[in-house]
Amino acid sequence: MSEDSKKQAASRRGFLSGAAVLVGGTAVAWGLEGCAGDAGGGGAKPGTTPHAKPKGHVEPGQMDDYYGFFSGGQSGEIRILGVPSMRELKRIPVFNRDSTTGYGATDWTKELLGGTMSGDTHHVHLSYTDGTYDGRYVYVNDKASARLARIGLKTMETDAIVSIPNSQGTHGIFPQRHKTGLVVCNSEFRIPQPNVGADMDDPSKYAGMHTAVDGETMEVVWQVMVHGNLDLAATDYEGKYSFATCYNSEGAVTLEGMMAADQDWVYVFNLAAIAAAVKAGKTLTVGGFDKVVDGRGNGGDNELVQRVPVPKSPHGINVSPDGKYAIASGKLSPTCSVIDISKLADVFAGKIKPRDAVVAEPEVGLGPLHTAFDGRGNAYTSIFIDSVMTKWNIDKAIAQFGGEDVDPIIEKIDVHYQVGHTNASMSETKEADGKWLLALCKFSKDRFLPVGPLRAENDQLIDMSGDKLELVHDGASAPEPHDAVIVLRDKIHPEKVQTRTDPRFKIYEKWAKEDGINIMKDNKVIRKGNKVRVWMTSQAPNYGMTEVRVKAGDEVQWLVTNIDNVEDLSHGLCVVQHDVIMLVNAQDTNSITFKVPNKGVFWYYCPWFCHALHLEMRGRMIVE
Ligand code: RUQ
Ligand code: CUA
Repeated sequence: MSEDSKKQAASRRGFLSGAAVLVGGTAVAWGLEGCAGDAGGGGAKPGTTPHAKPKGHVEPGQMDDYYGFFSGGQSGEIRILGVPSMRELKRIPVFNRDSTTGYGATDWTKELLGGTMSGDTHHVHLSYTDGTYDGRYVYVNDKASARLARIGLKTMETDAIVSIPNSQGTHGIFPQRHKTGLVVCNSEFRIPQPNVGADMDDPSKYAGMHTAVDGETMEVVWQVMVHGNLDLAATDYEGKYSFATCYNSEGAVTLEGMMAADQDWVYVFNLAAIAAAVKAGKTLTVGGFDKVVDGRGNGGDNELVQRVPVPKSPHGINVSPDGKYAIASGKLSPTCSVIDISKLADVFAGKIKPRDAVVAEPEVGLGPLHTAFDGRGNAYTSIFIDSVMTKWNIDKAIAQFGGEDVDPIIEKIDVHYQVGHTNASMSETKEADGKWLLALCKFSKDRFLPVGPLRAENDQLIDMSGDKLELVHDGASAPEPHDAVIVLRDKIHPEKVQTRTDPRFKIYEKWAKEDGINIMKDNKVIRKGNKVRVWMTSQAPNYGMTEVRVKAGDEVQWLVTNIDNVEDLSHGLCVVQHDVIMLVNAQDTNSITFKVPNKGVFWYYCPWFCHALHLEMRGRMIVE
């Protein structure tokens, strides 16, 4: 090794251990190269832990303590990373066409996507029971086409997508936390209601929607129409309220207009009152949906909705793990607004003013966006313009607001660069454990090798367990995760092979019945006119058929069932020259439909490395 690369290697290690020092030009990474006492002769330096394991490092063969569920932004997907290693484990296609799995091209997923092949995922949240994750579902928004998707955590596959009526720019979403109940969804863009060509040039008539989707049935339950555009969403821990930040209370359609007012809102939705109004039939039909309640009465503050005034264009809204406070991050104001949830009943009862529910407004830095928690009474706010994470104490902020001379700010740590979202281990549950903090940075600039005009984002991992915040990992990620949740691994219980209980198996069974087929056994070509169904099994390294004969002009529906009952043994089907590739996991069935316009011999092969004879796992489609 050259002197230079030695130094580089040492500083990389030092970066991980957070304890590298240069002694007389020789790099010594304390804790990695033996005892500090005999390395360089200097003894342990103050602030270093000679024998401590490098923080955030997960040894080969060791597993992470947490799952990180990250949105994939414009990729339309969800990604699963191990935390703290930040190793990417899986990408789940949700709103996108995915060549790896055939998602968006296979029969079931084509129907799920309904012809819209792109999306923009921002916010991922898991289903809850009793204030913590219950390991059942993941929900994610599509800002591009106003949809909500659900992923089943047993298979980590998308199992439902619902289009949200009367909405554009579905942004913040949040499931209820006391049980798997409603998932609330905010429309960020105000539009004419209904949006069918009237009122287009009169933005004062535009309105937004706060929508509730049933987390079990994935059906839209109700919508509340409001004046404002709704940004981020949150729910309380008791099932009483949901929250939405609202910038552009001005109702403007230009940037200058949206920033004009010094004050905007946190909307508080009274869920019982809304349900009662729907039940009593106090509803409107808008755009064909008949369970819309009007939350615009009395200027916007009424029995369904109350608006808490907060400074200029708030962004994130996060509820503390003790369920006491909803904290809105100021964005254009250098503050966070702390709302005492216990005061909201009095706000709805008209006993106090909405603004009286604000119990603290600490100054956290320029451009606060989102807030995470450690379960020890501290909050961590991502600060975009200052490019720092600010750690502050909630109780001290309340005391300061009450006139006491205390400083709630505990520490600021630089992040690289321009942090958007933040989250911490179990932070969105009552079990927040204060171990790992994420800073999802929007720019990586000089942190990674340059790769052309578009660079990776930088998902930074911070050890938040000690007295001092410590940056332990730079995680390059393809653009662009917006948000992530970090979930203790024993909350999640994925299946090892497909158990064939997901809704899509009903359609395969229906087709098999039509054709008199035993899916797990039969290899047959069934013809009805020019529609041909190919039923085929796979078992490493063989397909059930090595020759399939069809006719030019046929429409072929090909179903492959992987009868291997071995974990991690996936097969698939690629029919060359026909834009057909799909994945078939162990014990799974998958199907894809395509046209065969031309005569000739076309090989099909297994695209997944499954056996020493994997390359031989193929056959000929003969088009006559
Ligand atoms: S937003 S950087 Cu789409 Cu979650 Cu805040
Ligand atoms: Cu089956 Cu490769």
